[in-house]
Amino acid sequence: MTDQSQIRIKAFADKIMSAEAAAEFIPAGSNVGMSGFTGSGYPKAVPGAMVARARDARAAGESYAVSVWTGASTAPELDGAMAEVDGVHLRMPYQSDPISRSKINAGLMEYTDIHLSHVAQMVWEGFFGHMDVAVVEVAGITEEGELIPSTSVGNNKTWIDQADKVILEVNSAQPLGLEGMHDIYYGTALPPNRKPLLISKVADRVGVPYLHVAPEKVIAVVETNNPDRNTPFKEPDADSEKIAGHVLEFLTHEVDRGRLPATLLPIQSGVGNIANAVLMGLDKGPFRPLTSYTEVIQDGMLQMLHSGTVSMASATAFSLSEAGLADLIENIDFFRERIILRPQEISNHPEVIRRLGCLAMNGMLEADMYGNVNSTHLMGSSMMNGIGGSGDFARNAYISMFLSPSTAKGGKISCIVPMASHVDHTEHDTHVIVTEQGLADLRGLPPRRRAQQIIDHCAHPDYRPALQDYLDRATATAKGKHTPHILGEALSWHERFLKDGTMQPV
Ligand code: 0RQ
Repeated sequence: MTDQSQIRIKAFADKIMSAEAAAEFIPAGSNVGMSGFTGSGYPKAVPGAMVARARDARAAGESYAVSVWTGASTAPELDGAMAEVDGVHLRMPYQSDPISRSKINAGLMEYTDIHLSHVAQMVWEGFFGHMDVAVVEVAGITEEGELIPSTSVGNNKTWIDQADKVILEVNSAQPLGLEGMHDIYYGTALPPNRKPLLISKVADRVGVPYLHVAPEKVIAVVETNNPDRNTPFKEPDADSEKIAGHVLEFLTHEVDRGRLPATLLPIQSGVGNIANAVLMGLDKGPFRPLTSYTEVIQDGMLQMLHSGTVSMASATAFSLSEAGLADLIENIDFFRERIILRPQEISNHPEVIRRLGCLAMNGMLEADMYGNVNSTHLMGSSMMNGIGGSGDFARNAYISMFLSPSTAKGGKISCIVPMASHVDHTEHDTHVIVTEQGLADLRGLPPRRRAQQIIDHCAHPDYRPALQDYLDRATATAKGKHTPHILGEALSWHERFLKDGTMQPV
């Protein structure tokens, strides 16, 4: 059970109870704010007890469902398990769980997909109704009753402020050495009372290391000892390495042209295989010391801090493999000097991203030949994960890059299409597109020249002739039009995939 030093305040001792007893405080229909971001810092015990309640309710011919608001994605034992028992009425703002995804796409769960920097503001404004309960995992509680945040901050500050009642999970698997790494900013407000956010360097701190909670709001403290979901680290595949190579060549070119300093500008990278490959490439590259103003810290970033390639990194959460977590714990004093975890409305804040001039690198599902990017919807209608922080960064970055293999599903899908089946990032927010085939720098180009760059440099050779043919015919038939399309044909590639299982003409 929890080490004595995790809960240092005596006043909370009589609030310690089981997860089952705590879950009794959450009636069906509640709006519940939970901690958790990319598999770290999510509550490990109370959601399980809620799942059991949902199962019991179902057996009795009743239902038990709540709305679940988080920072971002959590883990199978929260998102997956609750979705499985139909325990989630509305989910926001991001998920990446297969069961949750299938319930959303079957119309059995409502989902609101929101820019991660907007969530706190929308909750203050009341668009989701009132938050009844917050269930927040912390690393510990100080003598003064201050909360030591965990491996993720996400929306925890807002949840604790907004909820009527707070349930704390104190997880002794969370390293206590995290104390002092966080920077919780309490100055956010709605207009017209907003003030400039005084972050002009990645290392700037503007807040305090703790989350505040009014003691009378705390209705339960649950002790746990479970590690975060560990995402296994995958060695980059050949396509990811090619994509990373194109990005490095591009950055070198930008430095040579004098458009970027030799230490680049703060990097933001999404999660996954390609992002890790880019980080590994940068680690071997000539640029240092780099900084990173990003959303999530993966294994690759810890490695770059060790090697000195990165001197300082700011994010809202970790997303580590088992080995990465062990490294963090073992070297926590080293990392505390070099990592800052902030609330997600600050890690993803447009004002800061624009001021620092972040270099944004995010994944995509597809881009159309004019540069509109779809990050969220499969074949126009089915939700994949959500926009996450990609829009916060892409819209405000100094250079906004979208990275993807040129095809998916063994070549049956082209990720470069005549018209995107859904648009999350418009052509105006897409500066550079990179696939394993090459890189298209779209800055300054009008639509038809953008299309030619994307077809020539990013499309897979199997699809290049058909894209060129479409562009040529659209240009011929839409003479004088700015962004030529043949509307009746623009989405025919997607229709063909849905009908024949491939975008290739059969
Ligand atoms: O499915 O594994 O079943 O084959 O989509 O594709 O290539 O492995 O790419 O894991 O990097 O995910 C956009 C989803 C890319 C992600 C997206 C299929 C493909 C595969 C995954 P299979 P890959 P990734 C910071 C920034 C939004 C949030 C974001 C994402 C699966 O990057 O969620 O950027 N982004 N956050 O086969 C149909 C296509 C497809 C396709 C790929 N065109 N049509 N299926 N796939 N292209 C992090 C946070 O905000 C938390």
